[in-house]
Amino acid sequence: MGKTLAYKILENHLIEGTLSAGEEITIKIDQTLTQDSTGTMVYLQLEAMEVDRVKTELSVAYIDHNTLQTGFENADDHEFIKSVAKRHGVLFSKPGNGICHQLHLENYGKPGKTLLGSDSHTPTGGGLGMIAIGAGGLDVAVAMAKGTYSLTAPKVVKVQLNGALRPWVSAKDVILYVLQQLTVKGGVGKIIEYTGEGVKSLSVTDRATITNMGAELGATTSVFPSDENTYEYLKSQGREDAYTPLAADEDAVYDEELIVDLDQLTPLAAMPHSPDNVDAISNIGSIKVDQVAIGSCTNSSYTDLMKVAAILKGKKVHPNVSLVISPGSSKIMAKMAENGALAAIINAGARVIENACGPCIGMGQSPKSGAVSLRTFNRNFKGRSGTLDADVYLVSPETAAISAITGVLTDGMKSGETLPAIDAVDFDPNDNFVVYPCGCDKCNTEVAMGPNIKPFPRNTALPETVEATVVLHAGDNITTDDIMPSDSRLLPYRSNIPHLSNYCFEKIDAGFSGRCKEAGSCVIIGGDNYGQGSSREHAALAPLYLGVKFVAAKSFARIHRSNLINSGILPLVFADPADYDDFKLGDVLVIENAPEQVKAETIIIKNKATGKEYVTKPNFSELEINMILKGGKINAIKEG
Ligand code: MIC
Ligand code: SF4
Repeated sequence: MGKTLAYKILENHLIEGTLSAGEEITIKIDQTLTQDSTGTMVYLQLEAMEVDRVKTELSVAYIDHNTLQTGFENADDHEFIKSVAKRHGVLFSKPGNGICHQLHLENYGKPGKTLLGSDSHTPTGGGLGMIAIGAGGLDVAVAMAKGTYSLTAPKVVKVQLNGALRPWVSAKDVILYVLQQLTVKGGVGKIIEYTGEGVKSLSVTDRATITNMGAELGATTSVFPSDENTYEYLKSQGREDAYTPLAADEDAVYDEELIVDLDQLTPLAAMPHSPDNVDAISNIGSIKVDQVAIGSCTNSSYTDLMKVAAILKGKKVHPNVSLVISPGSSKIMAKMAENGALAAIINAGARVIENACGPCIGMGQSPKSGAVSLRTFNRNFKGRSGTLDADVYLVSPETAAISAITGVLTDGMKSGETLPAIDAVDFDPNDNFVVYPCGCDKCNTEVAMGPNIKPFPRNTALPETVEATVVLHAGDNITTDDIMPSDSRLLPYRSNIPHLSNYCFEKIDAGFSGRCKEAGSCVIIGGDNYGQGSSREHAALAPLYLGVKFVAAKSFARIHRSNLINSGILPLVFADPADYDDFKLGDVLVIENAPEQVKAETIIIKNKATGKEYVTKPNFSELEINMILKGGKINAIKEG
């Protein structure tokens, strides 16, 4: 029986377990990446594990999220990460170098390798034929300490790409189409593997746009074959030595299949407030646009921005539109400065900002009240832009650029304009933004600990009886942005959980943290796909700090479920989803004989007042049971 590419790479890295969908496996991790907003926690945890040097082939600490430096907090975090990186053998990418995923693709990604990153968009590396997985910070800290990662072996979905894209339709439209078909929970427990003749028509950065937004499907990761285009990309970065050809077997067997006829696609947009709320621009209509933001780890490659420059050249940004552009990396920005493209963009009336995440995570450039903002980013969750009543549409760079000129959402195919082809270029190697670690085995570089960096909360062993009050009854598709909002006001506090916890669930229920403090021991009731989106473990650590003992939901998103378990909080799935409706704020729920129950196939929750019992299915693996019993992953590692 032929093998999928995903399983070939996993098999090459298998350390423990049977490689079969649904089984728990442990794999070798070759590379890790962290970014600063999750990174401070990762390195605090690494320090707590008392490890001298990382066990991976390569680990990189990027600074790209918190770069505003409105106070000392961000700069202190950067200094802390730099000092710890130096001590433990981790490369440090200074702020200004660019966005972690774009930089990793350019400088370090290698076909066939595994990459674990403390950012949900780590699967961007799948564009280079890597198995690149996003995870919570603690999982990445452990991967650095031990060189391994445990996960449930996913199913593999084949996405067959036929034909080639037409002008004005690009990789973003491909992944928006896949999201429309599969939805934001359609990829949970799955790897999305792209095959077919259409693959050849997509460059590595196109493929990376698609694998990047596979995170929005909830998928474990997404992967493309490694072929001539991969070679050309690596060569353009001066890294052709990293090339290995890779593909699935001709007769590979997949669990599911989706066919995408590239030549049938038209420009699409994800409408407010979910990446799967997709429709054709021609159906949505020419809505008036206030802001256009181009960049983010999804669409800030050289080719993307050169297309934007070509569309803007000699034109004027519409008087009602604020156009803001954040390139993906310093190399891209430098190349565009050299070849005049940057001048074309600026002359058209665009605002060019730092090579960083910036507006994508609400770190500046929040749109005006009630604005329509077109963004080439990957998430349009309500309020993520920093403006609660803004309507954010996710579009391709081509659509964004032409709409910035017309002032309305525009289907480029119908504009009558022609798009020039973008010539491939070679980039000069440049590591001037990289600080290399100390070469010695036991480095004595002092850890730089600013006053805003507070210890992370730790849980205690699971008690015999868990008794807790319902403090929130949440709906479907709750995002980690809902649980622990992040914007220019809160991002500086990513290393200060006590402060952050005051803002937990702030956007959907301002009374949440107060209620938790009153109740002391708390439960959250959730709907389907609870915890989708970002990998931030702060969405588990802040609830832990506030006394949340368990979350009972219809279903969970992958990374957040792991983050809860890593924190010793029980994620429980209702056996009968209709039970969800039975709870109200203030109900006191009890789990008796908790340590015994977590080892069983079902866990019974009892309503203390009515005595009514509810069956939940934890689906815990052996390793997860141990973590829950000990009160989280760090305790489990320390106690064995
Ligand atoms: C995001 O895009 O939501 C983030 C910000 O990059 C997060 C990480 C974080 O919350 O720090 C992610 O995608 O994991
Ligand atoms: Fe940064 Fe946005 Fe990408 Fe997250 S999605 S890594 S915030 S650019």
